[in-house]
Amino acid sequence: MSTDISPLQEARSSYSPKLPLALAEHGAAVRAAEGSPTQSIANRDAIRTLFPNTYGLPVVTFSEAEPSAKKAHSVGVILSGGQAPGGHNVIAGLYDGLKTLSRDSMLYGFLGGPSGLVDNQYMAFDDAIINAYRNTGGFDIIGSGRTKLETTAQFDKVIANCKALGVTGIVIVGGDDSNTNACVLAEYARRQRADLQVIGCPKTIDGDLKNDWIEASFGFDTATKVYGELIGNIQRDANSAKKYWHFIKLMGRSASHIALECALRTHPNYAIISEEVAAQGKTLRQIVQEIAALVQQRAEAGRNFGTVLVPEGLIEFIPEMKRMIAELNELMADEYFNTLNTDDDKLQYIANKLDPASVQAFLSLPGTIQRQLMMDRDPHGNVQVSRIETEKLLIDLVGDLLREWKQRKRYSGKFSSQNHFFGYEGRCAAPSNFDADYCYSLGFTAASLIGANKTGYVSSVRGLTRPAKEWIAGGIPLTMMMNLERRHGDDKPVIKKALVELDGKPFREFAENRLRWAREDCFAYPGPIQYFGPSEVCDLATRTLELERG
Ligand code: FBP
Repeated sequence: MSTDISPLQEARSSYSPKLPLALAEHGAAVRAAEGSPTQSIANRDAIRTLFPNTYGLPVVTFSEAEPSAKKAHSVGVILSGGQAPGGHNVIAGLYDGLKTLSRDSMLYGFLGGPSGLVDNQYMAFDDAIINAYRNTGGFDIIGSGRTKLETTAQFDKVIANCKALGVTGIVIVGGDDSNTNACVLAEYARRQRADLQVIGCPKTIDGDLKNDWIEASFGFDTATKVYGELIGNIQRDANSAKKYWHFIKLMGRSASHIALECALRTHPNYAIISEEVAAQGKTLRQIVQEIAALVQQRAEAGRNFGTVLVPEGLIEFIPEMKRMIAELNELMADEYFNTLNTDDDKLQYIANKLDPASVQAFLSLPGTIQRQLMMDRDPHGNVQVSRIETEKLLIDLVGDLLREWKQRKRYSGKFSSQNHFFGYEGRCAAPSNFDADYCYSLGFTAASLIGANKTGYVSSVRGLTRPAKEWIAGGIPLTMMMNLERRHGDDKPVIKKALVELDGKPFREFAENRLRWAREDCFAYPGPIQYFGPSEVCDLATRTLELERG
């Protein structure tokens, strides 16, 4: 913990996050009201077979006190995957919630993500540590990591480590992959009859861990507000200097929720939504032609400037690239590929093995992008899209096309560009009031699930567009969100990602306005996150949440 505290940090440390009424009144000792048995969203037979001990659990909600839940628990927590604003408040909420069950409850933080659990690296929390991190951004209290928990040896170590420490509950704070880990670990612990409850918590700035029951993953609110501020500032600059086209890549490994939310907030001239690209089967060439046509139109109106938002995961949604990347993933999972030492050997191997159409797609990309596509997958088998410079690729290709049009006298404007990538700028920002409250409530709810003796659940807080005291706390069975997907060349049970729905209200609002935003300058400037001041500014939800749930 840094000892250099800024005035804002100082002021923020005394912010008291709001809780759903039931938890504010009764603490974490609340009765779990159970609904009907549940089903997984797809591949039901396969998921039931893989998770016989945790499949079909009911949804639970908390509204009444349960004094008999008041007993001490020893719980471990890990932060898993990419950072997201509010992680520290989840831990603070969990800590405070456990202490309402008993002052003797203990909370341990396993260090560096899932690997800390396996390697038994941990620290014990106390009031002083927790108080120092309340309402701060980052995951630095215990760090994070992307190790995948999947082998029996890993699970056995986790169970042995927890037993030795007296820990009977684990809270895994993570995205879809990490909550998949939680689901698998919960099932394994039950099968082994181990005394270990496992609870997940929905984190990711990407906003793609949501469904009928999980209205939002935490961190999306703060991160998009940070990016919205930055995009707004760039648009003001573009509109002042009137000489650059800014291509802005935005994080979001797969779904385009971040790009869509930022577009709704800032009204850029062009925003790509990957899900639409996939639905319309657009080629890279078509995307480039559309952007070039807009540059040309605006140039004719004397506007040689503008903004283009590019979702980080775009490349995997362009059909010809998607097929090529799927083949590439299979080739790269091959042992032989991993014995090849040089990029040239790898390129040659790939060019020989890919289907002709995929070879063509691969070779249509500049060498830098080809090499970026060959970089290691993350431990969950995902392409590390944050390292693929799609914004530069588009600038390159749009520039080439405009040069061609210029030669053919079809275009006479100027195309000067700047590229940006906003991702890390927002992942550790101090949580907005919404995320501070939501995360604290999620952590506190996780303590309630532990108190109610539940396992295989994700902490859930619903009704998020209403005031916090009206939020509904509860738990959603992890198996309910599972389906089978192809990973590392195999069908694996994973939590289904929520992509942008093209018939959903957020996309429809974007689609209704984008032509106007393209031609005119309707830039909106959201400004920085406000932590203090009028509620209509400080407690603003995301446009996505307002439209989906408002
Ligand atoms: P999670 O899904 O783990 O929350 O991570 C989200 C994310 O921020 C993506 O938007 C991004 O592609 C990725 O993490 C980058 O992670 P890393 O810095 O580990 O490559």
